[in-house]
Amino acid sequence: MKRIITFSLLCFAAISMVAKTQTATPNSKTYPITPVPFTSVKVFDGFWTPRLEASRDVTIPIAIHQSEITDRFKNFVMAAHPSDDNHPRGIYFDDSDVFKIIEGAAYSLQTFRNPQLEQKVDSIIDLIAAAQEPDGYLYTFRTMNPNNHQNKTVGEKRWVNVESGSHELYNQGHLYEGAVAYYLATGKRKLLDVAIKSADCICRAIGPNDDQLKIVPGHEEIELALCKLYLITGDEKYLRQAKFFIDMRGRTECKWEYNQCHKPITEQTEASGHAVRAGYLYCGIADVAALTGEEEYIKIIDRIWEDIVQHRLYLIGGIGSNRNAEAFGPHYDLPNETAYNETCAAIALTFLNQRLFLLHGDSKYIDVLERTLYNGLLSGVSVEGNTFFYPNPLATHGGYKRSEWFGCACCPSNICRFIPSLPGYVYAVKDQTIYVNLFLSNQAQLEVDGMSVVLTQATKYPWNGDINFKVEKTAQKNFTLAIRIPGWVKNQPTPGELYSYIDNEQPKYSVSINGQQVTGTEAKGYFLISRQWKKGDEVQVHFDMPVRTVKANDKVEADRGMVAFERGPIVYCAEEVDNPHGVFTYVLPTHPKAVGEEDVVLFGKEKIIVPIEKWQSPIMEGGQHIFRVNAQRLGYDGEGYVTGQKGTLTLIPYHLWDHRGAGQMKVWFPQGVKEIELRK
Ligand code: FUB
Ligand code: ZN
Repeated sequence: MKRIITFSLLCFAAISMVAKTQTATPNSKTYPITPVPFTSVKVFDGFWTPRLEASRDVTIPIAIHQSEITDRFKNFVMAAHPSDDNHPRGIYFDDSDVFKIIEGAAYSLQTFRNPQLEQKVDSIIDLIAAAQEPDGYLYTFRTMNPNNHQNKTVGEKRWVNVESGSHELYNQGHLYEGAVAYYLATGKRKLLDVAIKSADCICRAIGPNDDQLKIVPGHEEIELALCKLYLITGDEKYLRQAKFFIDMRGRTECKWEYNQCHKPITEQTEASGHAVRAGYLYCGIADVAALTGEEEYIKIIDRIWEDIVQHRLYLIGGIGSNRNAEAFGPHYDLPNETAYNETCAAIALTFLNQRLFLLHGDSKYIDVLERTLYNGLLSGVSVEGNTFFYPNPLATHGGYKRSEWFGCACCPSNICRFIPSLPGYVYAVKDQTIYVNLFLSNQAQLEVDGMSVVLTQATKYPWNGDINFKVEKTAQKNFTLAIRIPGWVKNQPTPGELYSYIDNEQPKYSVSINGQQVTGTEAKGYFLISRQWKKGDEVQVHFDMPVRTVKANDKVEADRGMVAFERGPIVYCAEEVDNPHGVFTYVLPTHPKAVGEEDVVLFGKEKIIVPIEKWQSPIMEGGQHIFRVNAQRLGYDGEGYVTGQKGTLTLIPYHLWDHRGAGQMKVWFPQGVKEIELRK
């Protein structure tokens, strides 16, 4: 085992920085761009701070409580004391939820010190360590009662059902991610040692040698996690194991497209199968590509990403249209009411876009990441942090609402770890360049070209397109500020031809330095300002943020003849509560117009739309932007003729739907009827 670094940095950002300088072997590679770890980014933002607080105060405590009452912790206790009388409760991948909660707690502890939470996590880690078998094997469902072969998925022996569904390796992937995060957050290495022992056990059992098993994970996740373990330990065996698992797909007995082993990775040209599995696999491919420099892998992942954004991406940034298989459907198959769009899949896609940005430095990946983040990912959790969506449909006739928890709790536990990690997605650095990817109020400590820079960002984004940066500290050296100019400002909702804007808006953006508007060069979607910065310099960025009307490619049958609305990065929807005649009867004119725009609060005791001036609520520090569009409501007259009544349709941000009752909801609306004149 190589030396383990004792820095208290966090997450992949921190790990890759650490690997570059400390543990990696001289020839080892990593991502060309380094994300700024969220430990270095202090967020004080009207939009995100309440979400981070809700995660700390509500989501993580709920997840811990649910793990207690559903025996997720007890499974570890039973595994520490194996017996024929032990019978697991829950699902064979419940261990993974516990590991994800630890990961989320680790990130949260970095933002908000919380000795009580740390103590609780330490006690959970004690349970996990006690449940590990002496050779490193860790899987409560088997260890607690090795003679119990009732559960067919678990399998009679270790590893026999890895490909068909035991999730033995999936669980371990989440263990490694949780262990690395907790080690980086606290410096405590007990869980990391458990992870290393587990990975060593897997590296002994599965691999290329004659006496090793040739199997691949039935649910990917361990590949990307092994890369994290490699980066934190510097032990290349973990990177080799990750590569082995990726290389072997399609070359073992597993031949199902559902879990991406229908053919070798090098022959996979399209995104297919179970969307979460696919997303995690593609992240693993990107990691191995970056860490080994394997060009072929980069090509694979680039073409799969193209396939997703050109054919399989929902407007809300979700993936996975096939509800029965939780999977990608055929090209352009994007049904709205039955959309699956699992919250975990949105998170996996966010991970993938971040990785591809780190590989290529192109803003198009962050454009997609931002779309997912503000829409199909954030909808997965209520503003209060206490209820969760598993699928995220784009329409419902009512009755669908967030749940307090699920038997299969992958989504809430994923939310638990994703939201507190958000500050780590704001900035990245490469050589002399600071990339600004997300817009939210924060102060960041950045290391660029050996120089320490402190930057503040102040904004009301996503409700407003003004962002102010101030250089609080810098040395007398040049650096480049690369500010992402979002695709939506440049008339491109998503990279490619899946969606387009059909209104006449021509939004513009401007950048000023100390009050003087500047022209700069744009490269790969970033506005570049290179100069010798000095303390006190300010940059003002302005993005026009009109309401936009968007249409899908005509090949998307579900959206043909329909339009949807966006403003900035936010996709809008209509809910029954604001449109009491229901949202399915509206038809929009050829050129729908926003006829009323306002900042409102959609929450508060009354759970109604309240003008922002009148609003008082402990939940969110700020309002949200809503608007109405002109529309006709179809109905029938007394003789059964169709009537069209002029009116307006009220639209709210998609991620905020289902906070005021589980009524009808819709994102896409039929369009093109000028005036209803059906009666002769
Ligand atoms: O199989 C583990 C997780 O459960 C998957 O990632 C989710 O889609 C859910 O099926
Ligand atoms: Zn899930």
